[in-house]
Amino acid sequence: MPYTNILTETRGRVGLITLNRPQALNALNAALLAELNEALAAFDADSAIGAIVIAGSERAFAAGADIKSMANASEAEMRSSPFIASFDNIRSIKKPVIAAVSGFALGGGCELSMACDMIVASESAKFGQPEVTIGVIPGAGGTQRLTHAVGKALAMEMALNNRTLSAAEALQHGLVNRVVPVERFLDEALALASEIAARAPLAVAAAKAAVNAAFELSLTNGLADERERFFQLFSSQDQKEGMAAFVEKRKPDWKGK
Ligand code: CO8
Repeated sequence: MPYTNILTETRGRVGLITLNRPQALNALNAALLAELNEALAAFDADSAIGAIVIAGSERAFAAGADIKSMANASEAEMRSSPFIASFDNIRSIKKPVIAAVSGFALGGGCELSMACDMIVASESAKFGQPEVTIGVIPGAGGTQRLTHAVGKALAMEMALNNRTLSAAEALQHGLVNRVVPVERFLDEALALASEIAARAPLAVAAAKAAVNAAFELSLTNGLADERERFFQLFSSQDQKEGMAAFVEKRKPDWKGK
């Protein structure tokens, strides 16, 4: 079924999802999030896809959750709405997800970019958690992932006082992977995704899961988790193929098995 709030396409082994509500600067409403989740799940299940890029437009990655759709909601309605829960589904995606961010990445938009595994930012990218200016706080990771990324001092300023980060500041504070000229932000994100998508799929998924485990587990448990994933890869065909290819001085032919 065609989507109305996003666009999807494939570029080689990369699945590209473009947020497409330009009239609202890609503000995230329930319909958009449902489509995003559906598209993510479809790419995740497709063995022809090795990595996923979520992009916005040059002007806006996403200017937050859709304020107009929340404005009159009661506490009970927000609690029972699938809206925020659906935001969390991105955590279940096993393949790497790269955010291609240009322009506004505010509120839920900033949170969406941080829920991705990497961020490629354009020079015009602007990150912020302005929720306090409309009487709420971030509800989808904006106090948690942001604090892990930039540290307490800056996260406090951003969440309590709408301090925004330029692309250069985001790079300096470790929020994004790289900053590129506006006209190249999508191509750079696709190129990075394409490089990763050409690597051993099971190993890439294990590496993603293991790095993410560092945010959940103690060091002892995280190391045990890493070692377990390392051992498991020795029962994959790709481990045999990758090491044989090294020894035979040829390119590996990954099977994703
Ligand atoms: N929700 C709904 N509509 C929006 C949003 C939004 N977040 N942001 C922009 N729009 C709409 C505007 O209302 C406007 O529509 P219209 O033309 O019909 O009036 C259109 O987009 C263009 O916006 P502006 O005219 O305001 O454009 P400017 O260039 O003047 O300003 C800004 C751009 C600075 C980005 C401004 O639009 C703005 O401040 N937007 C709101 C930013 C914000 O506060 N975001 C946080 C929202 S709350 C949130 O994200 C909570 C997250 C909780 C969990 C998330 C789960 C998904």
